Amino acid sequence: MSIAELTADERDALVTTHPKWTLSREGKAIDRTIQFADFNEAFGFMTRVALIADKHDHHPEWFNVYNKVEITLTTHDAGGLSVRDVAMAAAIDAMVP
Ligand code: HBI
Repeated sequence: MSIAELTADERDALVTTHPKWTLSREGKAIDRTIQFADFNEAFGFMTRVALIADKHDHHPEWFNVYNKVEITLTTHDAGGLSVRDVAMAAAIDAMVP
């Protein structure tokens, strides 16, 4: 399913409204790294995000080691950032204790 890539203005607005995220991949993605108390907390967060990602049909690229979770959001179908990434960034931010 094709979906529009964000404009440069929309991309800049994204990092302003979601300051915990940083642009990466030359503006084609956004990243956030979160440290939790321990692995149990980190994996519980990942479990919650996984269920929301499936509901959104929009899945993060992520890496976890012990209590750290590194998340990247991009929209493969748009070849960059889309409104789906904005929605998922907001949903993820709401799930961080
Ligand atoms: N997740 N991040 C991301 N980007 C996508 O383009 C994407 C996805 N999850 C599912 C999905 N696309 C499907 O809708 C398409 O592959 C059909």
